[in-house]
Amino acid sequence: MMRELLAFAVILVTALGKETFDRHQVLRLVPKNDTHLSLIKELHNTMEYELDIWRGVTDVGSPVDIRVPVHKIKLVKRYLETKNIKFSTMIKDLQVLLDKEQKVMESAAARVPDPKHTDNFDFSRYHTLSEVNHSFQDMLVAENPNLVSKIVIGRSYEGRSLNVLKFSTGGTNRPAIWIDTGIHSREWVTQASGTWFAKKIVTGFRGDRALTAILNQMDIFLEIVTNPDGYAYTHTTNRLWRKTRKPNPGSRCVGVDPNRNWNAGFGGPGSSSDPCSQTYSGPRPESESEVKSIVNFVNSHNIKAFISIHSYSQLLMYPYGYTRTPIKDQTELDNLARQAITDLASLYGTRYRFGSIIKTIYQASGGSIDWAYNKGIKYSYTFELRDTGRYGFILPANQIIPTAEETWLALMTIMDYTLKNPY
Ligand code: 0X9
Ligand code: ZN
Repeated sequence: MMRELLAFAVILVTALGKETFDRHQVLRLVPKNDTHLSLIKELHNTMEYELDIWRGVTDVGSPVDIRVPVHKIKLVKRYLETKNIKFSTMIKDLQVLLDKEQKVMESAAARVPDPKHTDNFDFSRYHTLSEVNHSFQDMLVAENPNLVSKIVIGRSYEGRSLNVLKFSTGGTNRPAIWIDTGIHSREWVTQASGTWFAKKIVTGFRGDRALTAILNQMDIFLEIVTNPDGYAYTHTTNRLWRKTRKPNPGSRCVGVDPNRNWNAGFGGPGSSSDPCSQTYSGPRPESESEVKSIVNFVNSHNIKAFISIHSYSQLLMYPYGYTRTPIKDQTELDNLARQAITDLASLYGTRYRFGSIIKTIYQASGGSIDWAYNKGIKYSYTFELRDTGRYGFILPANQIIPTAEETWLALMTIMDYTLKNPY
């Protein structure tokens, strides 16, 4: 029966194009004790509930957000009630939010249909992959040939180019900053912020003293769409797609979590060996070309800071995610994180928490910044941008620019520190 239902769902999606989320709800659960914690973990692992974890289990008192398909809501709520786990409904009907998002995107596109210059690119809305690639990246390169170039570091599983923007004023193999956004494709505010950062770098160069000082000695590498197959899929088929798009032999489920695929505690707790899981690590470290291409690139460059940008939850974290063992630079990275979130908050008062991944969010094995740190890149950080869960991954487009602006302040703090504290 399950098989038939699935086949039907697949046919429906192929026929209609896009997966819909009518009356799907996002629930926020608040575990009050250790029993609740293990019950919620059990709930996560019960495939039958078809849950999509939006914000995983941290600890007693920290909220857990789950998307529940409409036909499982009764079942899940009953489970929570019988186990005495308190919950609230964060999003009552997900499709309503998605329709609104789509409408805003289309109406804004109609206002500025096809900009001929990145000055006219609309940073206050979400863009498709081809808009990011052509209406933005390629134009930015063409407009600033002495500062920006595009490097194709590899191909995605579906054959799309993996584009990295290089901001450089010269030199060879200069110390450099790595920034990636959109490794999880549904975290749309991150690719949108990455686009804004790129424009900020070219407009700030020679005007902004701190940025100019950085660019006079270091290069900045920025991969805006780190998971292009996933990103294309979030536009065409499923807005909530997180993973890569490589089929898994022997499974009907597609994709690997590209933030569990790195060679750092690979396959450990906080990752799954089930191809149907949202945190599937993949068959082996670096099995995904989207990951392997970055590994090759970073290994052949002089990267001094590695910053990976996700959403949501408003966190700034440093290694480790796979082990509780503190990193040897814990004090230094902790102080810098505190400074960075203080600067971030100075703009709009947005409050971030900070600390190691495992203590701040949850145990996660095979993550990128753990790999980067272990290979000797001291300033390795990961962000979780806005919000704290009101909209989660479906952050309204009118928050893109403020999110990018405040995040930029934190990035500048980390980049400036990297410049002034060489190692
Ligand atoms: O689970 C993740 O991969 C990240 N959270 S998200 O909701 N964006 O999926 C947090 C993991 C910590 N980040 C890194 N290890 N880079
Ligand atoms: Zn993510």
